[in-house]
Amino acid sequence: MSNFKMIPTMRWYGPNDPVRLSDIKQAGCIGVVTALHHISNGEVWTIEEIEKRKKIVEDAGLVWNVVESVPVSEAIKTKTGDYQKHYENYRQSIKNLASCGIFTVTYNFMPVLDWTRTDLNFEVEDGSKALKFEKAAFIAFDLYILKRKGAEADYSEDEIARAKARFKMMSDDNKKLLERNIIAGLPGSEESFTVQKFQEALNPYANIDANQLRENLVDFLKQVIPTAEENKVNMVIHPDDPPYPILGLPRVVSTSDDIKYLITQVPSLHNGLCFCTGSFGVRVDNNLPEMVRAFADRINFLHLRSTKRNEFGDFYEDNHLEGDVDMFAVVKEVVKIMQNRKIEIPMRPDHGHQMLDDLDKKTNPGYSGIGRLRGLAELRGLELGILRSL
Ligand code: DNO
Repeated sequence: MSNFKMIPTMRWYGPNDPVRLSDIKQAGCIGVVTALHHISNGEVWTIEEIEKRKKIVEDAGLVWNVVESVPVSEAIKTKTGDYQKHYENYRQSIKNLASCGIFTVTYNFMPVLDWTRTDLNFEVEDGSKALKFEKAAFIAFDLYILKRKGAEADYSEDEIARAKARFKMMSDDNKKLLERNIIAGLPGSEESFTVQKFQEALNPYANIDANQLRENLVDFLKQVIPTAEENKVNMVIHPDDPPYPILGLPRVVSTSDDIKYLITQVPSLHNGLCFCTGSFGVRVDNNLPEMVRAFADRINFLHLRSTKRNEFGDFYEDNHLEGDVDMFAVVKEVVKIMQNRKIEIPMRPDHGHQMLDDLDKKTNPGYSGIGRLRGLAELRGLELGILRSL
């Protein structure tokens, strides 16, 4: 049997990333996932800038396999302001990337905030540190720090009571840290705010419900997928993280039905999926192996990680082979679809724990070297075991 394997990659934030390309190579990666974070949302990625980054990666003996992400501007998500111009710029960036030999582009369609956590230093039982999303803390931020108008209506009495009690326990420093964790932007996030700017950023969504946001996403796809197809680029949407509405903002890429809708509206195979087990896995109603089967022909990038949830909607990032995600079942399906499609899909171990020497270093939350190295090693071993036993 032929051996199509996942292409091992890691995310690299560019020359300022404390994790070096040589570290990534030594971890066993063939490629990296990176983005031109210095280019503002909505602007064109020029060939010159793409080539510059590509050269740095290739000089280290690696390949730039996947872009994560070419950000979709707020203007496009809300269809306001310069959105027509931004469509045009997005198409141009796709063409430029293709002409530089980069054919997989990740993006997301989460309003205002990309991925979000409340605690970046949650100590797990072995002393390593994980990222955590605690609902009561998040609601406390919404109600008592952001003081969003009408926020109470989005929560149950129980949730509000827990948030109140949680807020009471917080020192001023805790509150500041929580605010920073939520709105100052995690690494790779596309925006960063102050409380006031954040409130302003929510305003354009006053009249955008889930249906409207979904239509705006479909409009965006209709604008860019034909260009992607002409240039052989696979666009891959990253699911919402967490996969439910937050701060009264709709989220429309959280479930299997959400993805099915996007495919029905824009059937091109270039309208693809970044299958993130950690994001989808937070929801009990997402059956991950079944989703891999259902979207087999359009999964063109993998984020593999696991989360552990509780009954309150909190979750933390568990070790890659533990937690609520049945990684064996997911990787088994992935192995099968790769053999069927006769392709290798780039994979990155997502969000490792901060551990060992990294505990004393300044690291990007979720993106320290050693934790991801552990994750990658475990995932590759799992894959090899599955492949050999087929
Ligand atoms: C977090 C990442 C996200 C993701 C974007 C994709 O670790 O998975 O930043 O890259 O949402 O556009």
